[in-house]
Amino acid sequence: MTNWEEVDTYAKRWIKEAGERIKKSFSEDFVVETKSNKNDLVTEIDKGTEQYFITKIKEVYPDHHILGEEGMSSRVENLEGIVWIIDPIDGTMNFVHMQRDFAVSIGIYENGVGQIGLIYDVVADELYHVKKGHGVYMNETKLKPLVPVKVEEAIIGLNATWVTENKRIDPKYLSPLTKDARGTRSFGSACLELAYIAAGRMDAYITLRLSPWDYAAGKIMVEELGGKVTSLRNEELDMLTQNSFFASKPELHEEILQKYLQNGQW
Ligand code: 2AM
Ligand code: CA
Ligand code: CA
Ligand code: CA
Repeated sequence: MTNWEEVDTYAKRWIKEAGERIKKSFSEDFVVETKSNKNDLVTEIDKGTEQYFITKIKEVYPDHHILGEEGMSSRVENLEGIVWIIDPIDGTMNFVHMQRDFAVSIGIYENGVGQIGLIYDVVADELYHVKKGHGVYMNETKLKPLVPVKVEEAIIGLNATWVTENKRIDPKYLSPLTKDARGTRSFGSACLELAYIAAGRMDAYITLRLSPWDYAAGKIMVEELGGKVTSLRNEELDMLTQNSFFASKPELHEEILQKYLQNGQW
């Protein structure tokens, strides 16, 4: 039997320590490289943070698996056993340009089921955490179940990319939603947008491309509070591949799917 209490204690300790290491890096020079395109950034701090988690986890839990964005651990082919899904820095562009609005995200899954989620907004010193079945917290404050809201009163996390010409979705789908919603926001860190839904600061988050480490922790939080997390086609997410992504308060999820995304041809 897994001692989740103990796993949770270690994970919290390590994520805080990782945050301290990241903060220290602000006063140092670090190398910034690009990955898939010129806006897709990675730094040696992303890699160093992922390596830090791998070392710690392997020391205490040699039989756990690790799926990290920077791919510094051995390949994970399936979700059998216990898998730590880690984004060492989510919002690397914010980290590089703004030194704020980035977070460390850890989702811990057992045979594909999310058990523990941690999202640490390092600069704000806000740790969002969930243990499945035991509620979601921001630091010591327990977060409330999500309250239904209509599109007209909703704030939706949406990047301007998806309402301009792009290769993944015709702007005709999401621009009417942009007009009808009370407002849209784009924070540049997917895991933080999910933490904001959990905290009731935002009502939905839509994007056309996300990887498991971006949402592994936030998905557990949003679902624990009664929200829905699916692909933009309302399918269950595949935790091993990239997906389109739609997280929302429950009734708002239905409303957006029905009014704006029916028969989507993207
Ligand atoms: P990252 O900073 O860890 O790469 C930016 O809008 C959000 O989308 C961030 O959470 C970012 O995570 C994520 N993202 C996912 N895939 C990306 C990609 N190929 N390029 C840039 N950001 C990506
Ligand atoms: Ca990245
Ligand atoms: Ca990410
Ligand atoms: Ca990242």
